[in-house]
Amino acid sequence: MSSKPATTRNVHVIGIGRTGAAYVEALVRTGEIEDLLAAPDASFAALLVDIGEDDVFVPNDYARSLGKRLESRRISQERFHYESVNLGVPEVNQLTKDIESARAPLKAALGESLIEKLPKDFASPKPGEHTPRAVAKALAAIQLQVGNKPLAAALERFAGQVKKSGGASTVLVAFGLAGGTGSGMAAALARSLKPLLPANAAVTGLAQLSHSGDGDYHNSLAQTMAIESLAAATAGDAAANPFPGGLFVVPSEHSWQRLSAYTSTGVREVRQRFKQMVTNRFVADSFMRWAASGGSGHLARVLADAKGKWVLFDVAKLTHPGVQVLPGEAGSKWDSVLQQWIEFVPKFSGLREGFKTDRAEIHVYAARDMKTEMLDDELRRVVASAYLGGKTSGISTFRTEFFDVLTSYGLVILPGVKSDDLVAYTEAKAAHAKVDAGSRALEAA
Ligand SMILES: Nc1nc2c(ncn2[C@@H]2O[C@H](COP(=O)(O)OP(=O)(O)OP(=O)(O)O)[C@@H](O)[C@H]2O)c(=O)[nH]1
Ligand SMILES: [Mg+2]
Repeated sequence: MSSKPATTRNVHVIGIGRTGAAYVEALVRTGEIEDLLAAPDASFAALLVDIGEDDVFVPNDYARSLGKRLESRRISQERFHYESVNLGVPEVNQLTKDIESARAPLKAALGESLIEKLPKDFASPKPGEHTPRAVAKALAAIQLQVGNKPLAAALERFAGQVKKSGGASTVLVAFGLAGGTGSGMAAALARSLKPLLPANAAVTGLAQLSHSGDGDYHNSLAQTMAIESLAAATAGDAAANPFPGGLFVVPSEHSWQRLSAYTSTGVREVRQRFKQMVTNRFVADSFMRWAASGGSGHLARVLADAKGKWVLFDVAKLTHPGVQVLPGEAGSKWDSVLQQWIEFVPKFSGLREGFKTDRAEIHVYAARDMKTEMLDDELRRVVASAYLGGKTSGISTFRTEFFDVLTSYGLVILPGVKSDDLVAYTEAKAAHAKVDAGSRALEAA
């Protein structure tokens, strides 16, 4: 079965930290965003916030080239706003003073608190190092509330662009759960943005889980505490919810496994870094390609159906060019490979055994000769049996012909997920139970 989405909405993005930057890059790189911007009343705003410059050069480049592509299509530049904000970390004495200046205004503006005291031996993170969540939140609060408030000004410019279209829109706030910068700042930024936006703009979280190839980041204390605070923030009072539009939780394990299985040539460390980068790019690209497709109607429908509940968005990568089957080999060799990786969906989705839902969506992306119908049927069978008590009737499926003949993947979208359904949360929480109060305070936000 295949159907077309009905509505056209604008989609905007704020990316925070390295993972957030990958999502911003993914959206400005898609052709879909150009198509969205071709509509007369369209508008697109993108904001990237990070500490340090390392991870923002590439997205900034792609944003510039989107500007040029729009120009060549005679689409007004007025419809597109892009800004990249880089925060520095002051040395520890200055940081302590700045935190004191931001504390009361943040409390007054958002009702939120900041870390009471930095630990005695605390050293400000150097460029490229992990910034603890509590410090990242404090840095955001300083830039939002103190002096000439540069981050607040950037949010106003962003909101100004959102308002240029009278149409409804989804504002995606993307970040990695396992890091500090993105997951520490996301809620405060989202809550500061909301009053600046028109009522028809829905602020929506886009939170990526770590995977088993992530080294220290894998199921980090930061991720456990980020999930915990998101669970509290999205459950209670609707006015205080940073993400009233909903929250996507994006596991990256399936893509990591697919990419890293059978690839073992090259220098080990270089290979590891490259695989991590490719995995994260693939997951972010797959999400944004979907989010901007069909006038962003798929995105709007899934969020409306979920009614504020968390939505698991699993990117199940099934084939990777040149791995297991080589270009030029018999196409029939793909069949067993595809079958094998479809069966892995429940294993790598990160959901606890016994998780059940009554609805799911499956989107298949494959080239014409990749047996799309078989992929569709098999994914439906596996997902129904794992999560819907065997009933395929609750599953809607969609197919997109993919331009890359050697890559195929399925998106498995499951609404109604809670923190306790995530194995990454429940297992890591138990493992982190004995962590000392000081480390805990640094990762709380
Ligand atoms: N190694 C690697 N990991 C990436 C990349 N892009 C995203 N990630 C993911 O990033 C997660 C860690 O969070 P980051 O987004 O790096 O964290 P951050 O928000 O920049 O916060 P910091 O910890 O303060 O740097 C891991 O789970 C990775 O899966 C990439 O290009 N390389
Ligand atoms: Mg970072």
